[in-house]
This record gives sequence, C-alpha cells and structure tokens, in this order.
Amino acid sequence: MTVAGDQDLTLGAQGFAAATNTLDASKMTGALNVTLTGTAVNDVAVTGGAGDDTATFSVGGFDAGDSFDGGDGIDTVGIDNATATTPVLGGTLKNVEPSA
Ligand SMILES: [Ca+2]
Ligand SMILES: [Ca+2]
Repeated sequence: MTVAGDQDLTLGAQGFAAATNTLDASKMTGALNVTLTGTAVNDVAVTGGAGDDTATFSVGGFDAGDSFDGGDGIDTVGIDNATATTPVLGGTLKNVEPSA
C-alpha cells in the first residue's frame, strides 16, 4: 500500500493478509497514524514521511519481520502486546524519536 499527500491520515486497524506487506508513506508530508493488526502472523514494513507519524503494532505483532522507519518529523511507535499469548519485540525501528 502506498499513501501520499499533504493531509493528515489515520488508518485504523489495518489487518494485512499477505505474508509480507509494505505501507509506504515516504512521499507523504501530512502525519500518518496507522494501527496494524495482522503483524503477529504476517510481516509489514512501514515507512513514514516528513510528518509526525505514528505506527501502532497491536495484537502482539512486532516481530523480526516487522519494521517502522519514521523518516523525518517526530515519529512514534506503539506496541501493544496485551492480547498476545506469546508477546514478541523483535522488529526494526529507524528514525523514531523518544518522547519528551
Ligand atoms: Ca510479523
Ligand atoms: Ca515521519
């Protein structure tokens, strides 16, 4: 999936069904806020753009095949392992800033 534009965009509960997926917002200048639900089983590589992006990996899915590159801006990652029977934290983070 590729998204672009100068408006802020919120994508709730994206359950990617293929084994490997990409969400490319690198051309976007608005802020992307996405929640990913399929990543415990499948893998998603999220690339943010110039805005302050947020990617939330929910349902226990931020494993070695998953990644988030925030790009420019002050970017945030959320990881929710609350419902996972076997929580994992093996994904790759790049260009994600610590919160103040
Ligand atoms: Ca995964
Ligand atoms: Ca960004």
